[in-house]
Amino acid sequence: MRRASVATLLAATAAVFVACTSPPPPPGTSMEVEELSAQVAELTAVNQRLEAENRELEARVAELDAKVKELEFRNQNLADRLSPEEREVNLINPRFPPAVGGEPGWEYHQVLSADLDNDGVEERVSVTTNAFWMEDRKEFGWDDGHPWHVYVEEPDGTRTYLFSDWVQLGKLDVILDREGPGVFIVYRRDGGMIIYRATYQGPGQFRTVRSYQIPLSYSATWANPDMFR
Ligand SMILES: [Ca+2]
Repeated sequence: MRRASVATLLAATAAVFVACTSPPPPPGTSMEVEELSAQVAELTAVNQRLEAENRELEARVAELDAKVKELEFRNQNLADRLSPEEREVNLINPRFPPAVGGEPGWEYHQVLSADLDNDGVEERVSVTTNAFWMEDRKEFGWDDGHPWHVYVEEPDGTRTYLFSDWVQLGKLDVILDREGPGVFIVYRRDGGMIIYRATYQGPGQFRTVRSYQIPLSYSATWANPDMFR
């Protein structure tokens, strides 16, 4: 029993000695390698996710760039249509001799008064066409087209015509340009609108430009393309 105890003690001592004299584990043991590999895998996964997100963002940016370009093009197109370079036009067609609003056959007659030439005296601006009264004389009857006239009349009756032409499937109005002075001649129909601006400096002296053209529908068929000149 005593021998066995000594042998056991020796064995234990030898084991402690072996343990104390064993070299430390070298760096890069399999455990550390596994841990580093796991970190690398995790970082790789993160990197791949970020790259995917980056590609998604780049695609989104490209999509927005395309949208911006499209909107810029549409804006420019709209601006070109709304604000064309003011172009002087002649709206007097000699085939349609002057007519006077209120005279027989020219009962459709609308008038506005304003001092267009800043001489302190108001002129009258008339719009007239030969639409015909219905039997009850409460409203006008219309054909597909009519000759229309717009003129400025001085107090002494001197008339200066700004517009004399055929208008097919449309209507003319005159609006005072209070910033002008001048008048807007508005030609409109279902498919769109053209606005001319006329300035008046006295009898026989005026200038008309095309200010705006607003085609509201590309499918509209303009019956009289000569109007758009
Ligand atoms: Ca005047």
